[in-house]
Amino acid sequence: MRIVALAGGIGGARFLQGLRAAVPEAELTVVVNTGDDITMYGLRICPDLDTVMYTLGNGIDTDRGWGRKEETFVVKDELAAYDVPTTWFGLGDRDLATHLVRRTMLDAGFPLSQVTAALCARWQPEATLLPMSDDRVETHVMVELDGTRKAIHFQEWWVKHRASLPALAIVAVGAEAATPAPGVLDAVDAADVVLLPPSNPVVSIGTILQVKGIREALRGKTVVGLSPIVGGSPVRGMADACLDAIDVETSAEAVGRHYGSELLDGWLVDTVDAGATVPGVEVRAVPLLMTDVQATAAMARAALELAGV
Ligand code: FO1
Repeated sequence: MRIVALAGGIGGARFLQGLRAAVPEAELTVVVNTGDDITMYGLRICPDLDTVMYTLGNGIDTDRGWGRKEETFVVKDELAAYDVPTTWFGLGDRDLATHLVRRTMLDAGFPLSQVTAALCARWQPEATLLPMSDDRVETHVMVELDGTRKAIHFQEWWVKHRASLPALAIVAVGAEAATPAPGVLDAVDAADVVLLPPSNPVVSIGTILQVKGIREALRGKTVVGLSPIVGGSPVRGMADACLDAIDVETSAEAVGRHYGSELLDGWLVDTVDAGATVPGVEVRAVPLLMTDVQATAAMARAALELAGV
């Protein structure tokens, strides 16, 4: 069975662990959001690609959900001693090696997709990880700060401000000119099913769908999504702050309707949201809390069953 999943960071990565446990024999391709990527200290940091790679490669810090396990932050502390302006971003010492390799390969002219393949040679995620695009796309958030409106990088909004500043607009800068990375459209075309894990529907799944050709490629495919919202609030992260920015109610039903029947064939909601309806989409209620790999594998099986594969 060939499966394509569109994924963001922590929630998406956690779901993919369960999916791989549910169908270890399946050929899995993950199209990963790169809108969260940020250049810092000359390094290109790709949070969602690294979170998926470390999670499937068993290198993730499971408590944080991002970055490496057994991580240290000596360099971060040294940077703070120099009073650098971005002490709010936690760059781990082990994680730095990933960014140094990525920077070196990008500077040598390798596209992000090839850099990702090279990094995965070490981590063996047992899935093909593809950036949504090799072109630069960066999510910026328009906020009111110190009395003026300004656009800040998604990471600054998400990490420094914990998404506490109302997002007046969320813009994936560069998405309109970006093209899918090599292999993305072929993988979608060959897929028996496309899954939308419980990632952030705005800044993760939503950003991937803005890359020219990807939404169109999904038409005619069987697409099943899993709600990232349970009982009116995000399972993890601050998707509600993003949904507010696009005037979508924070509910499983509203997110399903936001994706719509153009995109979705099936929509899994948690049992507490049973009764949710999405016109033109088959909705099923199953437990959606990813408490461990077994629970997540059950969700994945339910999604594949709903997809009829
Ligand atoms: N998230 C945080 O909440 N605080 C951090 O300091 C932080 C650092 C960080 C470094 C590398 C990386 O790959 C991810 C990191 N994240 C951090 C997570 C990241 O901001 C988010 O997971 C994604 O961008 C949203 O999906």
